[in-house]
Amino acid sequence: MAAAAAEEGRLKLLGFWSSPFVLRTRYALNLKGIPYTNVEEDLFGAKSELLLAANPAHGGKVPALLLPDGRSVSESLIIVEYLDEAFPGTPPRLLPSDPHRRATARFWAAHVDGALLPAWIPLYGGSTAEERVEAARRVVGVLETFEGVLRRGDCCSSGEEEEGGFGFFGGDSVGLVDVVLGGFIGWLRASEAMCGVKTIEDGSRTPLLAAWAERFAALEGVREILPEVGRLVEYNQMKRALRGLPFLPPHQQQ
Ligand SMILES: N[C@@H](CCC(=O)N[C@@H](CS)C(=O)NCC(=O)O)C(=O)O
Repeated sequence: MAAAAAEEGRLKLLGFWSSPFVLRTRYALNLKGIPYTNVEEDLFGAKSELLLAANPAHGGKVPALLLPDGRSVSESLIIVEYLDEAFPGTPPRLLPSDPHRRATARFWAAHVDGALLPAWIPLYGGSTAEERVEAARRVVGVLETFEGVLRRGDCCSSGEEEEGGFGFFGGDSVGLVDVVLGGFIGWLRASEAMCGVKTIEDGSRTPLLAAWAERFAALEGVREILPEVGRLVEYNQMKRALRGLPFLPPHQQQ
């Protein structure tokens, strides 16, 4: 009874533990300290009526944020921005107040889904080892772009600071690009186990980004829910098996 009462008036997030899109919204909620109830959807069975009703345009994709008054917000980037606008008094502010920096942060956040995601998909689901390795190389190429964004402080710099001196894309504290790219850290860490090529951890190509990933992953609100590489790799293996794809190239299978 008391638990039910406590649930009332809370946000509810419909999600799935391994989804980079869900994770970015959970990082935003956790880092801002916004109370919410996390609900794991069954993406392999029947999706909940709540999810289907929240996002009918996309056939019920996670994440979906349910508001206490029954309305909902869908699409991870929109949810993150909504949270920042609806809870302006809870730091960190994820979107810069300066219009140009805000536009720049939105540009790079969109680039995660526009460039990193399509590069990463064949790493996850490619049918040959070569395809997966090639995908990992392309992912590193996109990460190099983000290395430059971080080094120059594109989303936070006033132009007077020294390059490379920013802990986060948002500057001294996390911002929009941190949580959006941060959603992929677990999967990027899994790339070595998935295809033998390091991506985010390759400090020789992207040293600032490798250090950023460590820093972001260690934050309270992130470290508790960041999926472990072993669990992600197992999940990938299971998804590939469902599609009839081997996890390892034939010569490496036992
Ligand atoms: N553009 C969407 C992507 C969401 C998405 O693809 N979610 C996947 C999980 S990673 C999902 O719901 N898959 C189940 C389905 O499509 O039925 C966002 O940013 O929220």
